[in-house]
Amino acid sequence: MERWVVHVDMDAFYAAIEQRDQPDLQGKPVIVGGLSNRGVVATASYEARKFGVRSAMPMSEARRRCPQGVFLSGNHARYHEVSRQIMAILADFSPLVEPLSLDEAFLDVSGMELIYPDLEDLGRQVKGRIKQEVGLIASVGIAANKFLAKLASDLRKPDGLLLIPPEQAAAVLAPMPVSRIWGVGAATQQELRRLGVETVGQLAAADLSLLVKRLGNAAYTLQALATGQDERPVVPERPPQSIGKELTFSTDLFVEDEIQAELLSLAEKVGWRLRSLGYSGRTVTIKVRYASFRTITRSRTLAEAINFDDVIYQTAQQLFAQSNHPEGIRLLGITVSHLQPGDQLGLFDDGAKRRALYQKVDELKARFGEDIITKAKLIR
Ligand code: TTP
Ligand code: MG
Repeated sequence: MERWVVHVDMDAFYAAIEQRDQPDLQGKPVIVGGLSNRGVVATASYEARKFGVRSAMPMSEARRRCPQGVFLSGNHARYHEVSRQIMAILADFSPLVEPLSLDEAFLDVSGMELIYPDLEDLGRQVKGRIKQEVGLIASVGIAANKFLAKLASDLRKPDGLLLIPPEQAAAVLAPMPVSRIWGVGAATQQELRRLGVETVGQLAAADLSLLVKRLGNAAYTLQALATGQDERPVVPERPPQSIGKELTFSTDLFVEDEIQAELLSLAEKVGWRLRSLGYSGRTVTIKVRYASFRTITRSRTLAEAINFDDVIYQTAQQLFAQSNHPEGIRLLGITVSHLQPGDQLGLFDDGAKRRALYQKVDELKARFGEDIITKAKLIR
């Protein structure tokens, strides 16, 4: 069977979300990243890239290159939420979706010729639905394997759509620098240059035994990629085993109220993560590390899967109360495991009402950041 892989990668992802949500930023150089002295650029809008601003560049350098830029620290909770929406759309196109990061994924669409007789048209549909339902632009690459599909989505960015037919792969690859190949970092690049290999075409044509002598077993994979061959399967995301959060305190905790406040804050973070990823779980585990580094964990498995903050908190609180804590506390953690897809069901009479409440809370958190809503108890 002929293999076909689609790679979807959002354009200037974080910056594009900011421009979507703040229309006065459209058309402006927007730079998202750490705004402190030692911060780095997470991403820049294409307007900002014209000034030479790039991901991972020190923020101070970005400010020098683009003084008129709009600099934002960004909102990761919202980026996660948008990512979830995009991945849900992709799941409508294929049961085999492998997310690579928040803004990119592979889809295996092999054997779907009856549903998608024209794969370029499939690419247009994917872009169209993301544009219409999320309001953002994706670049799409289509080819016979992961390597070529990812290359294809990159070659026409932004707002790209490129299908590389198998018979054209070698010609597309040949003039590219070897650094375009996955796994070719600075060291490998230098080693290859010593062999007179600078382009992918030269790598494809190089003597394999010589490459193996210099690069070891990696040479086999590299030369295969250089000739456009890549057998790696698209592996759909495995559901997470557990979702948890732990925190090390700057000074050890002794005071009961402070400990309870931290447990509640952790429970809220874990609950929010569970709900935003669409899971609930039956087992709650707490971890306590003392000043001496001695560490204990305590677990309880419930009758039903849960993902409400207050149930996680109550269970954690009970687990905490069951042990003596003879020392100051250096770290606290809460984890929920035995996960299953879906929300907490009607364990309580007012389950539906409370689910609606949590939905409201989560919407606000997605829009304004995780810290916007905290129980009054946490505001000290
Ligand atoms: P990328 O897809 O690499 O970049 P991008 O989507 O911003 O731009 P494009 O794909 O059009 O080139 O990364 C996706 C997001 O991941 C990006 O918006 C911000 C984040 N990111 C970082 O935080 N640090 C980084 O070094 C990189 C590369 C990305
Ligand atoms: Mg991207």
